[in-house]
This record gives sequence, structure tokens and C-alpha cells, in this order.
Amino acid sequence: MNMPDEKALRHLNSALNMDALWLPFTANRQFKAAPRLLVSAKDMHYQTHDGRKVLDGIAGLWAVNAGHCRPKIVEAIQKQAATMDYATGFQMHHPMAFQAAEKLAAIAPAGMNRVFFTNSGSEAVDTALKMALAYHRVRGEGTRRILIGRERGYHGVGFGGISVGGMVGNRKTFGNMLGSVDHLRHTHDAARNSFSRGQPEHGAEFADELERLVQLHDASNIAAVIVEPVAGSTGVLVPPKGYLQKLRSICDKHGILLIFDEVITGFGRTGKAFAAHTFGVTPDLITCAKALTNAAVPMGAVIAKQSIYDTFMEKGGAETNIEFYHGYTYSGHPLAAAAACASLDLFQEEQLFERVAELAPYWEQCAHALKGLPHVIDIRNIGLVAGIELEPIPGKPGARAFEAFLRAYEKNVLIRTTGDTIALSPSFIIEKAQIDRIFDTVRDILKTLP
Ligand code: PXG
Ligand code: PLP
Repeated sequence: MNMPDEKALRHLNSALNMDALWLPFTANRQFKAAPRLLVSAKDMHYQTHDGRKVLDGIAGLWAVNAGHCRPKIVEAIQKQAATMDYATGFQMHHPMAFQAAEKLAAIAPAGMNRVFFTNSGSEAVDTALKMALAYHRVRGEGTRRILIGRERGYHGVGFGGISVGGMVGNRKTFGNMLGSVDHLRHTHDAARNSFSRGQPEHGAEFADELERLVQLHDASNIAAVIVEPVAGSTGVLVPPKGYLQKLRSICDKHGILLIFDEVITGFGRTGKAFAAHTFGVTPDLITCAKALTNAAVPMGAVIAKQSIYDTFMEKGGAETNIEFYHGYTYSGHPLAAAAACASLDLFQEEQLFERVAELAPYWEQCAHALKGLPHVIDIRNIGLVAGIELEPIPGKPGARAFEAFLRAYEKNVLIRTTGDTIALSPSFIIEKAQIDRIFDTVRDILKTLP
């Protein structure tokens, strides 16, 4: 499976020494024995090292929302690189970062209009967690130190994100490094909600667990709750109707900050700018990354309510004091800021979030048409995301879906799998015929999988 043709492989091996690179989240030995290399990209497609054109069914990695190598973004980065490569953001700054922050604030939920830049989703998560702790402290409630995440949550790979995260593979080795954390149960309820279209009916009451944790720890010790509005990496778990509203009201009741990790759901994925809009729930902090620059330059951000920023300023003491002792060498990097400005403009010019909302019913219909095929035990969807969950091969979790990934790649369609769920999340410029091709490919593969 997945062997590039022998001639291409021989050529690749003679031209490229793969020894030095340690690949992220990859089975390195397996990969190096049969590499999959992408060498160029345009709009909906990648070109592979062995000369194949592959339809990208996952927008890079939930990230290239406007499609690959869009000229406006490319040109903005080129221009900025030639004008000013770098300027520190510490006690100095540059205009493009302010413009990017303004454009980002303009599409965020009302009242969320203060932006702190990072370089990735993981850094955005660490920043938001630190912001929550520091916020309570400057308000004189420094006992609020506990951070609450959720089972099956993914919040990147920093120590903070892993600690509040609920991915067993991450937690096994590093998960207990941050002391004061607790977790809500996940929201997946296969027995009641399988094959739900959009938001499942059952499970709003899972949010009541927060009330239980408040009873256990006391509200005066809890700083924040962090959840993905839709859990992406652990298999496309759409929140049950009413669940996020309930979380919001319990947080309000107890003075706990609510953080939405919108690294995947941000920038139109669910049919509106943020999932906060789609579900009608406004958190206190939003973390985002990925499509902020259409993935062209690494960048993440925390979007805070103005009231949180104002509190830091009001309680900041002398005007010469640094109000939030945190930042990255590359916070608001000029190339990233230029890419963000161009991407946010492009999303708007091409009405790409609206396009997601328009395509979503067709997407949903195509996804759910896979019901009844061999191995399919659940299908979940929202906006332009679908999760197709397969029955695992006994004793080999993830193996069946990974085989589907390899076979799809052989058929020139890039899909993503997590555990035994196939997760699809294309760029928003996708055409209906391309949606058909993705699902037809998955259908053919499901019929032949072991
Ligand atoms: N939060 C969420 C909700 C994410 O999805 C991160 C934080 C971390 O972002 P960075 O930029 O540090 O990777 C993510 C990232 C997958 C997959 O296969 C998803 C992510 C990363 C790697 C794999 O679904 N999301
Ligand atoms: N390690 C050392 C020795 C550093 O000097 C710095 C930043 O100056 C960092 C780590 C953090 O790097 P960054 O700001 O890119 O996150």
C-alpha cells in the first residue's frame, strides 16, 4: 500500500537525505520507508513528488480555508518580506500588526476586540490560560488557579494545552505536568446521537458536570474552562443543542472565564466567522491560529473581551509597568501580519464564510449518504466538516482508518484520520463536483477495506 512507483522512489532517495529530520506526529520509520512528499500546491490541489495531482480534502490541516497559494496572500507576504523582514514587538511595533488585529477584531463576536498574537495554536492556548490566571490575580482573586478542560479535548502540545487537553496519547506521557487541572466529560453520546445531522439533540446536561466540579473545588479556586466548540482532532464532536449555552451560564454564575479554542472552528469552518457566532454563545477568550493567515505563515492569536484588557490596564499600576508579562519573539511577525491582513480581506471579498453556509447542506447530504456502508458506525457534520467513524479492527485501534487514508492518497485524494474517524474539512473554494469526488473516493475505499 502507498508505495510510490519504484523509479520515483529511487530518484527521491538519491536526491534527498531524510535522515536528519524528525517528523512531527508521524510514524517516522514507516514514513521514511515509503515517503509521501508534497512539492507544490494551487487552489484545491497538491502536486506530489512522484508527479501526481492530489485533491486536498482537508485544507492542508483544517487551515488553508481560502485554498492554496492564493495570489493576493502570496504577494502580500512577498512585499512585506522585501520591505521589513522583522521588527520586535517588545516596546516597539509595526503598523501591519495593528491592522491585522483590527481586521481580526472586526470579525470577532461583539465585545471581543483585543488581540494578542502568537505563532501557533499551542502558543495561543498557553497564552489564554496564562491570561486567565493573570486576570483573576490582578482583580484580587488570585486563588482562582484551577483550569478545567474536557475529555477528548485537543489544545495543542504545550504543557498547558496538554494538561487541560483530553487526548490520551498526549496525556499518557506529559499530561500531569500542570498541577491544578480538572476535566469535564466529553460530549460524545453514541447511544443517543449516532448519525446526527449538525448538532445532536441529546447531551446539554453534560454541561452540568461543571456545576459538580464547582461544588468539589469551590468557585473561588477555578480560573477558567477551556473547550473546543466542536472537538476537531479527536473526531469531529459537535456540541449537543444547548450544551454551550449551559456552560456559559454556569461560568457566569460562578465568575469563571470561558475560553473557546477555535483553532479549527475559526475563520468560517462552521459557516460563520467563529463557532461562537454559529452557536450563539460568546466566550471571554477565543484562541485561534491556522486559517488566520490561510496557513501561509505561522500565526495564532488570543482574542479577549475588551473588559478583560481594560482590567489589565486599570489595575496595571504605574504607566511604565508591563501589564501582562508574556510575549514571543515573533508575536505579530511582519510576514504573518501581512498574510493575516490579506487572508482576512480575501475571506471577505470572496464571501467565503457565506459560501460554507451555502455548501453545508450539500456537504451534509453527501456525508450522510455513506451511512450503511461497511464499517461505518457514525457520521457527524457541521459547516464544512465531516467525521466518518469506522468500527475499529479488534486489537488494532486506528489501523482501519489509516488504511483508508493510504488508499485515498493512492487515489489522489488527501483525507485525514484520527483514531478510526475519517475527518474531512476542505477549503471553502471547493466545487460540488470536488465534494462528490471526495465522498465517492471514500465510498469506494470503504467497500474494499479489510
Ligand atoms: N487547539 C486546537 C483546537 C487545535 O485543533 C491546536 C490547538 C494547536 O495548534 P498548533 O498550531 O500548535 O498545532 C490545534 C491544532 C488533526 C490535527 O489531525 C489538528 C491540529 C494539530 C495537529 C493535528 O486533527 N490542530
Ligand atoms: N529560549 C531562549 C534562550 C530565548 O532567548 C528565547 C527568546 O528570546 C526563547 C527561548 C523563546 O523564544 P520565542 O520568543 O521565539 O518563543
